[in-house]
Amino acid sequence: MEKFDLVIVGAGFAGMYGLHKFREKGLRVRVFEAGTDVGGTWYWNRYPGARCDVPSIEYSFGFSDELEQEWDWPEVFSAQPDILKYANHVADRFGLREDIEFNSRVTEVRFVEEEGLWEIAIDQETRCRAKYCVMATGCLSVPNTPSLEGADSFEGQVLHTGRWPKEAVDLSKKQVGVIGTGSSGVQAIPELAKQSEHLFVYQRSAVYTVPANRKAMREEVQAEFRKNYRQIRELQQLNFGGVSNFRLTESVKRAVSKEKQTARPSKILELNEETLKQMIKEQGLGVLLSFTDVYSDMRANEIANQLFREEISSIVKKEAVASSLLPKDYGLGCKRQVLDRDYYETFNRSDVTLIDLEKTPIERISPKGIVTGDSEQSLDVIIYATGFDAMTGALLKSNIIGRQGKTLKEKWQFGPEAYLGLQIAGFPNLFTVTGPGSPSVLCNMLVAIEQHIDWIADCIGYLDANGFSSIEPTCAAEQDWIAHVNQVAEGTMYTAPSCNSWYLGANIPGKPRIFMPYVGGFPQYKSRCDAIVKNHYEGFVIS
Ligand code: N01
Repeated sequence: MEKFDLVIVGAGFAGMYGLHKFREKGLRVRVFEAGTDVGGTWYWNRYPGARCDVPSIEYSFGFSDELEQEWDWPEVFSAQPDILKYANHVADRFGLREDIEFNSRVTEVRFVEEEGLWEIAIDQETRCRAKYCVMATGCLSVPNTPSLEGADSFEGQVLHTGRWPKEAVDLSKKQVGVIGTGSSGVQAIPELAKQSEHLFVYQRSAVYTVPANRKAMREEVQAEFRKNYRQIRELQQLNFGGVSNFRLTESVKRAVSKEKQTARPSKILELNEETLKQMIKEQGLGVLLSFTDVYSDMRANEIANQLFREEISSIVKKEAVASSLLPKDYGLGCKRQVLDRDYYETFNRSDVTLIDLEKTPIERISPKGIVTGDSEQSLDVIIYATGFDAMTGALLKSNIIGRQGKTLKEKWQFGPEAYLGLQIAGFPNLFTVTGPGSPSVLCNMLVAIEQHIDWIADCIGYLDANGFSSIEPTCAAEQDWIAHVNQVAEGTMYTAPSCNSWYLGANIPGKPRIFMPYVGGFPQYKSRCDAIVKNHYEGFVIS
């Protein structure tokens, strides 16, 4: 059986950088990827309207000066096709594909204790062994399709935003139903409305969404960024969410919009209603997100929620539709912030119908369409925009079996237990990239990925240089870290009693309700990881 130093599962941005970095360290690496090419999230989520809400300049790799200097971003916030192009460019430039096996879904990852090696199975067939295994399987990569009665009987086309086909999808002259109004649904709905004959939007919970920035990248702005990449990367390391908020120099600043330059107070409670309304008029709804107390003070949160609702009511013409679109049961900041392009305006179109599932829930799917209450809507296409089994889904699906035959499913039956979101007790030499308990989805993903891969590479370098054979955390360190993760999340809007988000696993029936990402901020997390290393890998057992 073929043996590698290290196997990576997944060829998204984490797997790609991992392959490059570990190869550079002299390791023999093999990557297994279920898709037919690189890109992960950006390979699978090709639905119309998909784009990133982190500026392209920041949502890019920082490990190579040459890569930074040679790449042009057409927009400030990139659309999915441009990010996928970038992923392909990275794969070509660093010759990554030669060590990646595509069309290879990992079905088991088993620790062979006598040998101290991980054995990897692809489509139930054992393929290879490796000393180290790095799970780069992504946080939002296992689509959630709710089990609705009669779903299999539907005779039309079924799509999921998280598994959008590579081939063009023709929706013209089609009656299309979309279920779900999270980030994916909200991005897709305005585009689907343009493409289909009639769009029916099935909404279970109304969403707080604010208009996305839609600037083309100006040449002089890109040049300015290029000049300052090192500073941008340094600032990212110091920012809570891994974004630099880099300020352009005066000459370029004059050319960009004035509103950016307006200094804002940090607390909503410091302003009166009229001033706030004026700010929304001038700067858009997004201004509400810039007040720190909105996320920590319930009174501030309610002021923001109320202003938000008033603004939506003024955009959407039909009163009943506007009323259904107003979030009522939870506050801003509980769920992942959604950004849109013309979302509310789309509901003013005559070829778009909102079905409020709070009033008339989905009874079942019929061969012809969707039945809500006592009415059946005939549809040609049903699109699930129903999200993902987040953070733990892909790891559990990979059937990981650790020491003494204990499975990860058994270990995580009451929720994910891991140290720093990097390693799991009982699973030596297995690493998770942006795993539960790390900033991951609350951080610029590219920054989080690079920090994890660099940490793992240094760790392996240390083990190999010192003749050690394995590393894994102690159960005590794991428990202490989980307690810390919970403690920092307490009192934030994320864990408010009314909040049911995928961060908490609340979107998947039966999933343990635990706040999974680390909310203490990237800089604090990174310095903890670095201090642990300095302290001779405190909390880990090295043998
Ligand atoms: O998934 P979601 P998503 N019947 O879980 C509804 C990232 N992302 O794919 O709220 C009817 O947020 C569900 O309703 P409810 C980003 O991190 C980023 O949209 O549970 N409806 C909800 O409306 C994001 O947070 C970007 O009541 C059902 C929707 O489906 C994450 O991915 C773009 C249902 C699911 O929303 C996930 O976003 C896209 C049912 N049985 C995604 N089950 C950007 O960077 C679920 N729903 C901009």
